[in-house]
Amino acid sequence: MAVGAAIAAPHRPVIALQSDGSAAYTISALWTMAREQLDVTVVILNNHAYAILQLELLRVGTHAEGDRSRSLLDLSRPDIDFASIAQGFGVPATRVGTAEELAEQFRAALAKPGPHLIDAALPTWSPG
Ligand SMILES: Cc1ncc(C[n+]2csc(CCOP(=O)(O)OP(=O)(O)O)c2C)c(N)n1
Ligand SMILES: [Mg+2]
Repeated sequence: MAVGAAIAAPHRPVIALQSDGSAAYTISALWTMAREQLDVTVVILNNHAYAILQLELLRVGTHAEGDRSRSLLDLSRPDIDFASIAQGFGVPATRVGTAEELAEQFRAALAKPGPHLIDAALPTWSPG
């Protein structure tokens, strides 16, 4: 969608807030962003999990408290390095671990035309 928005409105910056699990579904869009030099800033909200599916599992009333069921929806082993993936597709990228770093990198990305990706490491989501 970010690629489409950037092509439709070439003189407007596009910001794509994208979660980690579903980022993997259409990750090659990064290459299109690089090839077409689209002005898109992608922020990966990286919680190292298919968190919504963990929540849905709880809501259907299962007792999925074992390590094996927890690991089904866990994306932390191995940790996905979206900054390296983006760089491999030709998109400059950084990884941040604090809100301050995110603000700094976000400003820097918006200040430069062309695609950028920020991999924002969030605390790993767990049902608690
Ligand atoms: C193409 C496709 N495959 C699978 C799904 C099923 N699905 C819905 S949400 C989800 C996980 C989302 O995880 P993530 O993108 O990390 O978001 P989070 O809930 O962690 O913020 C999956 C696999 C889907 N919606 N579309
Ligand atoms: Mg996630």
